[in-house]
Amino acid sequence: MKSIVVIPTYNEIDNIENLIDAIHKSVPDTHILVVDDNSPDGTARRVQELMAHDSQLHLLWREKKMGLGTAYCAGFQYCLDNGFDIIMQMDADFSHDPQDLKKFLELISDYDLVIGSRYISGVNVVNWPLTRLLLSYGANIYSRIVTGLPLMDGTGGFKCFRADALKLINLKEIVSNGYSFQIEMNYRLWRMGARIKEMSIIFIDRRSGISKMNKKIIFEAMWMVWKLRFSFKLRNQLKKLRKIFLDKSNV
Ligand SMILES: Nc1nc2c(ncn2[C@@H]2O[C@H](COP(=O)(O)OP(=O)(O)O)[C@@H](O)[C@H]2O)c(=O)[nH]1
Ligand SMILES: [Mg+2]
Repeated sequence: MKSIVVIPTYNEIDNIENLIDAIHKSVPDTHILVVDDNSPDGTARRVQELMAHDSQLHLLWREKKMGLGTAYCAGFQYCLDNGFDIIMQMDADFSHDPQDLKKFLELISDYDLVIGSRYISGVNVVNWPLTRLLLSYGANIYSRIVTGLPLMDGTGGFKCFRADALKLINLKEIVSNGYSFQIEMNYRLWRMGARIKEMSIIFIDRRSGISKMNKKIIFEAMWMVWKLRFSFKLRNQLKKLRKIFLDKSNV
């Protein structure tokens, strides 16, 4: 099984090299794909230098900052096009522990999607201000109520997909870009009947660099969950109507 970790980056020069080292130490056979949005701090250039001596390191160097959702979609498409069987994703800032990648690789043999969950066993978040924690925890309760998606942590970015499951999603259809991208991917797989497992992780706030979280991302997520809920309902209704119509026209 060929595995890879997709890491979206924007101004992660202080983290990227150490993270690549830590991933190689934790899961030596796993490849790494960095998707960088032409970070002004030279993150992509640094990755390109490292690639000269690292055949398991890949880079998608995008022209400008285009957001997290499109970065992931471009990264996932690259992984599918290059025949990877297991596709993981994580942040570049050490909030996600590279040691947990081993657990993902063990669990994914029984699931289509394994989600690193901060809230499955209490609250495992270290060093976030209370406001940020409440926002994240509240967003999860809200999206659970609106969409019905039975996850304690649907907004996290530490995950592992089986490529066969990812192939069933039309990545061009994904509409979210910020953190609602995580909810949308989980929701689409769940609606398709994928086997999803939440795995407990400890999330530690970044020590270097700055967060790219902003109000636009929060507002996008607030209406996106409604859009997901109703667009799927509408699609199902249309399917039912089409079936009734076809059955009648066959009589
Ligand atoms: N390629 C790309 N990466 C991004 C973008 N926005 C955020 N990231 C990366 O996504 C990950 C999560 O972002 P971060 O700022 O740590 O968010 P936070 O942990 O929620 O505060 C980090 O690795 C960022 O560098 C973007 O627009 N494009
Ligand atoms: Mg972060």
